[in-house]
Amino acid sequence: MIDLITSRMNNPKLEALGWDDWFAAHATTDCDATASVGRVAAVDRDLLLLINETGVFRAKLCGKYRYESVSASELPCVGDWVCVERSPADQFGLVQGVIGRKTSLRRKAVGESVDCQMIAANVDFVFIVQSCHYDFNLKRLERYLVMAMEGGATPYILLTKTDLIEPDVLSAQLAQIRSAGIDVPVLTLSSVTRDGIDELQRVLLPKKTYCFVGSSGVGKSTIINGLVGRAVLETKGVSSTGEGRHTTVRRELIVLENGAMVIDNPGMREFGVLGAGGGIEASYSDIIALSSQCHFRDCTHTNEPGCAVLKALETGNINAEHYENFLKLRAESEYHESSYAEKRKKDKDFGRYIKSAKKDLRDD
Ligand SMILES: Nc1nc2c(ncn2[C@@H]2O[C@H](COP(=O)(O)OP(=O)(O)O)[C@@H](O)[C@H]2O)c(=O)[nH]1
Ligand SMILES: [Mg+2]
Ligand SMILES: [Zn+2]
Repeated sequence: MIDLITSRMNNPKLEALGWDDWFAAHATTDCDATASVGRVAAVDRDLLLLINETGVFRAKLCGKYRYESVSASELPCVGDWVCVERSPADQFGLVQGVIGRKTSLRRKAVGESVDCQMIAANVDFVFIVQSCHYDFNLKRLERYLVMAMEGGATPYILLTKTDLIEPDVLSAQLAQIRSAGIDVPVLTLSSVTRDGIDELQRVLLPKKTYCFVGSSGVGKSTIINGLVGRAVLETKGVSSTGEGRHTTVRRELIVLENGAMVIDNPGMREFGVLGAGGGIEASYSDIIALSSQCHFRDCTHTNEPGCAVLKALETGNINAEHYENFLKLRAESEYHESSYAEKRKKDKDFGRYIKSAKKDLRDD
């Protein structure tokens, strides 16, 4: 028993998978002393693929998950560390629980419920992927940035398929990103010419986990296949527009040769931003910086006299669309962050507004 606990500390093979003192400390409270730990590499309904110092093995969820009602976000997801009971005779390990999450990428579940859907856990860096050919969209980029930062992961922007556009179009897109006040590092690449692939490779650090997010067809799986050096993920043939259709059916964590871990994702069509308090600040640093000059400390930047943000909007120092997005995201996140009781109270007047905001979030 003691051995299992000590084997969780200073275990180089686990550490190679991202395990550290933080998880070890959480495991002492989140796991039974008899349990081993493993990292979730893939989930297929109630079947999981786990990886730990013994290698890759399959596991099932213990009864608790089937008989107690647990919310979707409490279920193990790719990237999670879990406690697992496994005797040598068993074909499957039995997952007993999820160890505390250091970071969590989530999106609002499809439909009206406020519950959120986990995309991946314990991700260090998020690659927000857009194709500069047809897919480039600043609004959507901002939403992904908020999601990444709210989840506690560091974002990178990846513009793909540079072989399909002229260099001046790409420069204009880069300029648009910067003028929106986004100062996140941007990598541009083509999987066809392999331009920019070396730069991407240099970003990937051993023991760190990178999650690729973005619409389907932008080239995520192609990039990962390129990094692995062979086709581990299915990609889709190009349609006449140059964009493929999604074929990734599940999220999967892959350990690269240099020790970095990557997680692919199916395309995300509908997605909202949850509890984006911290995230909003990072994506809208220009607006936040200005608000210190507003006359009122609790200025909402909507109708107050002496509002520095409204003034910047008038003089054109802040882009109107960027400002509208800020208001929309703020409204959404405030709504999701409030308690259930507050929500019911707010529902009446907020309901209609959220509905229209949600609708806007979907049409792009
Ligand atoms: N021209 C061009 N096509 C690409 C590039 N990267 C991927 N593709 C094509 O785009 C389609 C979708 O790629 P895929 O990796 O499946 O996208 P995913 O849905 O984001 O995983 C496939 O047909 C790829 O061959 C690129 O850099 N340039
Ligand atoms: Mg794919
Ligand atoms: Zn103001």
